[in-house]
Amino acid sequence: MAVTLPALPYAKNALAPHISEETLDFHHGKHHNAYVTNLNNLIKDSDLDSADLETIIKSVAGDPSKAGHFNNAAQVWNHTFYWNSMKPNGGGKPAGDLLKKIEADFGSYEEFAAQFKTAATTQFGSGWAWLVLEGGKLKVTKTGNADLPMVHGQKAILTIDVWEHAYYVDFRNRRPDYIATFLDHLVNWDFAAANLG
Ligand code: MN3
Repeated sequence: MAVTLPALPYAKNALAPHISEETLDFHHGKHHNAYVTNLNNLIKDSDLDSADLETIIKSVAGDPSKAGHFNNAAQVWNHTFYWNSMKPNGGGKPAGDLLKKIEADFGSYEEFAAQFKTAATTQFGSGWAWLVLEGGKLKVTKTGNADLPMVHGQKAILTIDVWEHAYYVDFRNRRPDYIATFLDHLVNWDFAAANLG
């Protein structure tokens, strides 16, 4: 098996009460795991069997005959990136060089937060909102379904999963409350700063 399910970077109950153990049990143990299983079935005995995840994603992106490969591979990558975008007792305003870069590129942290909330709220249906680096500048983007920054010439810095399975157990249909909770209590700014390099 070329691709494996990475362990969560914290205990399943570590994000409670914001994101419950039940949500992480299903989201990581069932949803994320299913993408890994599906991808391994698709690449079995092919030339992608021993390729790393980013190579798989980039090699099948834009090929309609490989949509299943792309969707499952990208979702494996997206979820691992999302787990790391959160930590217990996270959230709030970042500090240091990352805060300076956010202030330089957005004007203020509050403006970044407003743009991130809008992108995550207005992504119609399933998808993701992102903080990305493009051409040396930070910007907020959103993508549908499994789509992701690396195939659009952007470097991912931070993400939030806005598929309903990410928040329905804990927030029901209140996606804006989930997004606000993510920003106020969960964001792992250390991870974002490391991605900024
Ligand atoms: Mn998900």
